[in-house]
Amino acid sequence: MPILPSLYHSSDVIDLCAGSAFKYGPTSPPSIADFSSSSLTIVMVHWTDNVHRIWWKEASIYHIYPASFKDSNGDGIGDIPGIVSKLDYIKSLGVDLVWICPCYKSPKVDMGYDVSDYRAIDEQYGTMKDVEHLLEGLHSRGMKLVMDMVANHTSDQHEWFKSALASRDSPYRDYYIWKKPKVGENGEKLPPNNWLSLFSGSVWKYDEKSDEFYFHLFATEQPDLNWENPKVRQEIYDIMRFWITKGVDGFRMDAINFISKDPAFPDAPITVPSSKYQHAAMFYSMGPRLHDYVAEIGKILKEYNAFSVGEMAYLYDPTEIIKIVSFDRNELNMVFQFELIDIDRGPFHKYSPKKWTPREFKDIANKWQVFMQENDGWNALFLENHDWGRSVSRFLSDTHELRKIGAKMLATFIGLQSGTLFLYQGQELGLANMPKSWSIEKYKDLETINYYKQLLHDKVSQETLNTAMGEIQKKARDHARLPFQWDSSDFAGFSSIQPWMDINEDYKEWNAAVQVDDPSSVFSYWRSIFDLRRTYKDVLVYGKFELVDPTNEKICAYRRVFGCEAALVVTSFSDSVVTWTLPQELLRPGKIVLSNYGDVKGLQTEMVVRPYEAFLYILSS
Ligand code: TEU
Ligand code: CA
Repeated sequence: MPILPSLYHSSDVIDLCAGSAFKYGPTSPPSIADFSSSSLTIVMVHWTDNVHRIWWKEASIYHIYPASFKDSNGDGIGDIPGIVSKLDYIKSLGVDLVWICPCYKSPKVDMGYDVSDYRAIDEQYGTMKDVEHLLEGLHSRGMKLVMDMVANHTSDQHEWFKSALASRDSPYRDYYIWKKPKVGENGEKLPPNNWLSLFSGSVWKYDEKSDEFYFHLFATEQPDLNWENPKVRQEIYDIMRFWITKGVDGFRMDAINFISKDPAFPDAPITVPSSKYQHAAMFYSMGPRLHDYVAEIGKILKEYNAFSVGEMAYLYDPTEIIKIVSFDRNELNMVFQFELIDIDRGPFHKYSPKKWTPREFKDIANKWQVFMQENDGWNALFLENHDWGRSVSRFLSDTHELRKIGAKMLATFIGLQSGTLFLYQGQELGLANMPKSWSIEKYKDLETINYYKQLLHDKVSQETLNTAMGEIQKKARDHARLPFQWDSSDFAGFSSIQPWMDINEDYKEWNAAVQVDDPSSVFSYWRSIFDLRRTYKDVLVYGKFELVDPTNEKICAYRRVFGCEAALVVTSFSDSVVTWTLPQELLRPGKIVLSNYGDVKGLQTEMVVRPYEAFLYILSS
């Protein structure tokens, strides 16, 4: 029985596992067991009983971009039967849910995020029957389907908007946001305020017939719905019920924190004096009625025990997010917050550059990990989605000889934290961005194109243009939308014809066929991560997160602790060797269960950590 040394304080957590005392530092109220011996009372506390266990915390999700996953009918565009044909591949990774980006009827100005009929499937992607097959295929394999719900806006081709535009007296006019023009000095009609659209230009579009502007945060073809109108909310809720009744298991709620805007629509502060329009997220990313609306959405989800994840860009304040995801409110199971993904976003725009350090990277991760565990919330873990460049290219380097090692390191960094883990198609193969030699013409996405056109229109200097191109090469949405690389045959086995976007040049070397059966592949590594999250569920899903050696500039190490179980995760963000002195208390017996170099034997006081090295060490209890 260890004696409590005087260096412990009453707020410390003392772990008596393995017969020795470890100090874990202050924590949120733990469960307490009094442990008495003849001469002293030891308080033993563990991070165990106060966790809330629930299925969606233990689940992992595979995220599919339908247009780029698998083409089944030879038109060069991915589709739902294509997804159905790859369900065994997805299942073999060991994931539990599949989230598909929108496949509803759409003119596809924004690749389906402009919905013209929420109850119909776009013929490019298939039919309702195909969705039913997808549901059957997933459910029979023990997986669930998550659909994307675009509730902030519709397409301008939606019947509601067509009617709203046709007449001011339309019953649908108030489904959207309309405002009178501001009148300029010479009588010209100006937009009602100076807000910048997320896809460049003003958020307002003038309608001559009614002499009013309508509001669109994204493309002009994506008018925002007026959530103040209870009928609009009812419509969205009915659509959600429609899909749940069809058998869908939950939703990813698109741009959900934008549904409540500051009703005064005030001008945004001028941050870029040279621009007519200004970044205005402070007036729409966390509007006054956001929580009322999300609570309503949450009620429906709870009725069906449906899965939910909300997309919440430009919202870095955990005290706002916790109002949505704390376990007692659970309006949404979890949200995507973008603080880590935005680490290289400059002050003005997604494409303004910003330098970042590994230290900042882990500090951001730590902020959300610790906050959620102290406040009974839950994180969504991700490094990629359909809106960003590939993580290995953005955060490390895809031309580096260590691309494979690097992709595995990032998988370790994100995959063993506390939260529900999301994997974006192709990330499991370590897929990379478009080659830098590809010109702007290869980019198809309106976010990229509008931004680039705006720069040309503004006649910016060549230097500014080069900087912008450098950022586009890192962050553009197009990178993640290149066709999936299935094998080394023509068109990478994605399609039988030239697909809608070019295939990345590296597909003969980097594809699923070469990786699936190779135990040293990135694919196999991701599979191990999902396996380990199941095998060590207590510690890897529910365990407490704690940074180790937090001030280290190169190594990001963290510990997960659950009762007497503990795991140590070590990742190096350095492309050269780092000598790392391990904190003494970690030198406990245990075993390496995952290593991206594949040959780590154990821990040493002085560890020589190789470039982008990563491993997981399970400490014996
Ligand atoms: O994205 C919402 C969003 O906030 C975007 O600004 C996102 O941050 C941006 O695309 C990053 O480059 C969602 C979808 O994920 C995106 O694909 C859609 O275009 C958008 O909503 C509009 O529906
Ligand atoms: Ca097709």
